[in-house]
Amino acid sequence: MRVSIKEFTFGPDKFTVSPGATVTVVNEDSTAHTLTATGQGGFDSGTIGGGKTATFTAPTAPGSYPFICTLHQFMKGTLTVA
Ligand SMILES: [Cu+2]
Repeated sequence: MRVSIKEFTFGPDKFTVSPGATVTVVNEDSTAHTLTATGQGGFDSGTIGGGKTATFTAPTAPGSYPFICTLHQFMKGTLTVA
């Protein structure tokens, strides 16, 4: 799965992956961002500098996992494991 961040928006902001899938996050902004679980799931891309890419591993338990950018907490999305 590939998620982009552009103009302070996750694209897509809602997506479904297989359990334990690798998710690649491409930051197309010049500003640093993160993609970080807000509750269960524990995934976190870490800080992704402008123009950089990071990966994380999706949870293995099926469910819906909200996430944000910890640096800009108005940036929100939901990762679903199914
Ligand atoms: Cu951000």
